[in-house]
Amino acid sequence: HLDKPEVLAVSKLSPLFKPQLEAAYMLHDRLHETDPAALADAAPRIRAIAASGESKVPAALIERLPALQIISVMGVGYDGIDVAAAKERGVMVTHTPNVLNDDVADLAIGLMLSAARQLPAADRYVRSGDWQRGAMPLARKMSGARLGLVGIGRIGQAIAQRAAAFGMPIAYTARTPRAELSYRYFPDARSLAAESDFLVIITPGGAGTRKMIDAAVLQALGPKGILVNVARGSVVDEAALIDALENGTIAGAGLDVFENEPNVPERLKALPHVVLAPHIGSATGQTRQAMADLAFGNLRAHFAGTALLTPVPECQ
Ligand code: 8YV
Repeated sequence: HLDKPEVLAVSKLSPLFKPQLEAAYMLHDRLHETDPAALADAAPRIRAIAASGESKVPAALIERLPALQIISVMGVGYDGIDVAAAKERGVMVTHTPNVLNDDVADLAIGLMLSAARQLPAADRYVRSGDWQRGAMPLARKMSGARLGLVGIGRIGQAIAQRAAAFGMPIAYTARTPRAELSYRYFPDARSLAAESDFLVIITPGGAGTRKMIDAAVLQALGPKGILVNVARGSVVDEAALIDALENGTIAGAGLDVFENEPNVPERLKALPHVVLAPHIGSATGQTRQAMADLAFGNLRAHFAGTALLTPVPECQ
């Protein structure tokens, strides 16, 4: 027990990740939030942080851990981690890319189809007895409609491959065009939205994309347009989105992420044509197990002195 590496869990960890950590290490569960004195006592021995994709690890916390060597994130997104501060201290950061590409891409397609064909509303329509009083209003067709991807990384490309099977012309915006891709490139979200029927957000979170999808982009998407967000709530100006949905500036939305999870504004929940999901992009048993194993595998590699499996790009 005394020679086990000591690890600080900074969030409520997945039940697929935490037991692996407890078996192999001395795990301190969110001491930084519950017991500052205990953290101060353990700090000189804590060599690793275990986090989820939503965890916040600011420079101030990194500074309190003089022995910190690695931050392992069970998630592909690590926008809450101060990577610059970690790098300055020589602390490695790892995440869990690729193993969740299919799940997030599948959910994006599911939200597109649900928002276009109003599937949750259709279910309510049958259960409520409304069908006895007449047919549902006509929906919007998805096959053959124009897809605009904001972000074209591994998950964005997985969404594009799925959308191609629906006969959807595909375009994207990203910091720079990707010469190896055959999809049409737009330099920014607003010009892309003007040429899209579905605008799907699949960029990283963080300062670089904060409120990238604003009132002007939503105006460009237009009254037949549908917005889907499977990235981070921070990428969309949520107040502008609610206004646009209430005013008919856009036709609908499918949202898996929100600005202040798990709190969702009542105005958004009151909109029957909006499809809402509780950040379940990667939430299948198989994928979360793979993410937990990969996040644990990075810690195991670190303490064994072998190559890390999936360091974040900034640490490669
Ligand atoms: C989960 C995610 O929110 O991978 C991400 O960045 O957003 C999701 O996988 C979470 O990180 C799983 O722990």
